[in-house]
Amino acid sequence: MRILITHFRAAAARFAISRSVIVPMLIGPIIGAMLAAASVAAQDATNVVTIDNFTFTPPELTVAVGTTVKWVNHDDIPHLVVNKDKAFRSKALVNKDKAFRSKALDTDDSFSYTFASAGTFDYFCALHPHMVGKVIVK
Ligand SMILES: [Cu+2]
Repeated sequence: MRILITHFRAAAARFAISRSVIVPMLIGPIIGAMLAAASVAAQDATNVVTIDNFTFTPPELTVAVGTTVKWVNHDDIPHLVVNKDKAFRSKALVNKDKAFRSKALDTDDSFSYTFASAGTFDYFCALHPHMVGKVIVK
């Protein structure tokens, strides 16, 4: 009987060790995936400008220096995102830190630009110049 109890305790101890290893192994990746999803969602919510029905939304976005802003075209016709500084100044005068121009964005295409310096960046769609927006970098 004593042998049986000892054997049982040994088995129970083994189970306790294996459970203490397996549970974190299972939970670790789940928590990691949840954190990754949360950080992606937070970035998307704050730094995305959507293009819908010939309109940039939000029309004015304020971000910190170093922020990447992503424009996504949800219309079924192409749009371009062009900084006014880039469009209207001669090449010699364009401040490269403050100039951006996307390619033509088809449906669900996106364009990202990282704002490395502070300032107000007016932009418009080169195909439909009445479409305007603004990014304020502080
Ligand atoms: Cu357009």
